[in-house]
Amino acid sequence: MTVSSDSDDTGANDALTAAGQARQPVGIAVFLATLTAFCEAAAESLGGVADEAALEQARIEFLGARSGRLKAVQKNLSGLAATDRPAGGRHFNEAKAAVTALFSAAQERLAGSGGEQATDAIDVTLPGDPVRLGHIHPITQTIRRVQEIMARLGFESVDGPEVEDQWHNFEALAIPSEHPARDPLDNFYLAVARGAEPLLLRSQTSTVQIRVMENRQPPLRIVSLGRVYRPDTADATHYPMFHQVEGLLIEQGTTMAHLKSVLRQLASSFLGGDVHVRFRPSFFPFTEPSVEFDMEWGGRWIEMGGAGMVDPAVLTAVGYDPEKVSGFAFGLGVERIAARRYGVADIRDFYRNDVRFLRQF
Ligand code: FA5
Repeated sequence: MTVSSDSDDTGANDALTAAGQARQPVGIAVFLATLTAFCEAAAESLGGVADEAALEQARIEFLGARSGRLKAVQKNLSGLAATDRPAGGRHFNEAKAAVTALFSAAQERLAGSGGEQATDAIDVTLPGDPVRLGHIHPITQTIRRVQEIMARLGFESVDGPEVEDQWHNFEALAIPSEHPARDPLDNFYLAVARGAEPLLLRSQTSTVQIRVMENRQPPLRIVSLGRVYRPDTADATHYPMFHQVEGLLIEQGTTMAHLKSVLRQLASSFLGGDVHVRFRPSFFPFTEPSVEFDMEWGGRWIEMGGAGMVDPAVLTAVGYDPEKVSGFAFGLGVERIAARRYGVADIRDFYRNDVRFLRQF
C-alpha cells in the first residue's frame, strides 16, 4: 500500500497562491497548534494500527487526498498573513513528511509480520511439520480382536441399543420388578419414558441376547460388544461406563462343556499361550446353571465374567420351546480383559485421555 493519492498533493506554497484570497485570515499560532494536534493524532493512530484495514482507514483519515485531515490543515495555509506563509508552509511540509514517514513505518511493520508467514507458506524446501498420527484406542482394539476371534468360532457380531426398555434389560431376562438389580440406585434410569415405563442406559449386554432371539430362529451364534452403564464408583477395576462382550449360542445338544471350550479358546487366542478356565457356581436369573468364570494366565487366576446355560424362562419369553432348544450365554468385561492383556493395573487409565498412556498400545 502506498500514499500515491497524496503524492501529488499541492505543495504548501502552491496552496498559498491558489487559495490565498478566498480564505479568512488565520493567525500563525493557531495554524501551528492545528498542525501539532494533527501530528499527535496521526502518531497515535498510526502507531496503534494492527492490520491492513486499520492502516488504510488511518491513511484516509490523515493523508487522504480529498478529505483527509492534512488536506484540511493545508487549506488553512492560505488564510495566513502573507508574511507568515513561508514559515507556515515550511512547518506544514515538515508535518506532512513526518506523518507520511509514520505511515510508511506502520506499513512496514504490518508487512513485516505478514511477510514472514507468507514466506513460510510458500517455502517448499523447508521440512514440513510432522503430522502426529493417532491410532485406535486400546479398548476398541480389544473389541475388534474379540470380534475377530469369535468370528473364527462362527459367532456373528451384532449390536443393540444403549438406551433400553425394562423388558429387554430385565423382564425377558427373568429379572422381575422386585429384583434388587432393578433398584434405581443401581441403574441409570432416564427422565423419559416409553408409555408408563422408564427407560434406562443398559446395565448389561445380555439385552442383545433377547433382541436377537426375538427376531431369529435357532441355530444362533452371536457375539455383541458394547457400552454398558452402572452407577459404580470408579476404582482400579470399576468404571461407571464400561464395555461387555456378550456371547450366545443356541444349538441342539449344547452343554456346559461347549461353553468352557469356547471360553478357553477365546482366552487362549486373546491372551496368547495356554490359558485355563475354571467355573465357580454362581447365580444369574437368566442362566441355569450359572457360573462365574476365571482364567489363569501367567500364574494368576482372574475373574473374567459370568456365564451359564440359557434359562428355560428366557427361551419361553422370546418364543422358543425350551423342550426343543438349549444354549449357553456368557458375558465379560472388556476393560478387565484388556487390562489383563496389556498389564494395566488401573482401568481408569483407559479413560484419562493421557496420550502418553494411550501411545503405548
Ligand atoms: C453380567 O453383567 C451378566 N450379564 C453376565 C452374563 C452374561 C451372565 C450371560 C450370564 C450369561 P456381571 O454383573 O458379573 O454380569 O458383569 C460381567 C462382567 O462385567 C464382570 O465380570 C466384570 O468383568 C465386568 N464389570 C462389571 N462391572 C464393571 C464395572 N463397573 N467396570 C468395569 N467392568 C465391570
